[in-house]
Amino acid sequence: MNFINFSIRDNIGKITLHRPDVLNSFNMAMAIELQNALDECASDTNVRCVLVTGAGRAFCAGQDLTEAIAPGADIKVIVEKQYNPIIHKIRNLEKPVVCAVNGVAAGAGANIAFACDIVVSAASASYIQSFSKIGLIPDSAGTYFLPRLAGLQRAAALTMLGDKITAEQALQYGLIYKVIPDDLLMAEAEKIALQLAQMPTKGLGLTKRLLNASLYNNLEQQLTLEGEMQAAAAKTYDHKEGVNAFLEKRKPAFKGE
Ligand code: T3D
Repeated sequence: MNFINFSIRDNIGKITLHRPDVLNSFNMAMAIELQNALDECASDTNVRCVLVTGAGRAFCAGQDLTEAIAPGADIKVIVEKQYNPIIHKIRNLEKPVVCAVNGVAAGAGANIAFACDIVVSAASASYIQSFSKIGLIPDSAGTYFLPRLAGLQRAAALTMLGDKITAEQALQYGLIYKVIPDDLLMAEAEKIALQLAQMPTKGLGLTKRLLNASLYNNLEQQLTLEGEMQAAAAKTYDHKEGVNAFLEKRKPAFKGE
């Protein structure tokens, strides 16, 4: 891998976007490497949580604009080959994906962060829907998640005006989970990832499937699905272990099975 760092330790698949000179903006190669790392996290049972972050002073400045305007570049192909699969892979990965936003997140970089399950942000990080400033529309599921997370008014204002917002504003708008002092960001993100990696992975995966489905299901459909998923969760080793540990007044040792 040339443009991301990927490691697996303590059941955490850690992915660091690594093109710091261009604020970790996406060329095709980095997008494919990220997709491959997400695939490996999905298939490796040793991975029970994924942590995504960026190298250097930025999280990600979205599309590498020099590559986007290079001769022969086709924006439709870029969106379909680079960004759509990343969003699908994050949402369909039935393990928690934590995103530690270490600096500016712009364009597709911001929307990839918002597609993650739990977003923790450095206090100095900022978020920009930069698309409108270059005559583009918000991709990477920005038009899907922003209205659902922040409401239609804020989604419209953020995407149309392209204002840079602070981490505190993103928190207030419901776009992210927590704001953390810069020097504590990675320690706190790793602590959250470790906690999740020691929890009942199958149950968390089914929870994510339900949350995904809730974005389009009606109440009846969702209640039916909850019944099915609860039955599946009840069959897991970790459910039995959790109940036994409770009754035996001891700490559970979940296996992710
Ligand atoms: O094909 C398609 O386009 C479809 C896909 C679209 C998806 C998208 O993501 S569209 C949105 C693309 N992103 C942007 O428009 C953001 C562009 N970047 C910025 O607006 C600013 O860089 C930031 C607000 C993110 C940060 O500003 P600042 O002042 O902290 O940093 P800077 O000086 O602008 O950037 C530092 C370097 O990174 C600089 O290079 P240099 O001068 O040191 O050699 C700059 O050119 C480079 N850089 C930053 N963003 C990009 C980039 N290079 C290529 N592409 C970028 N997106």
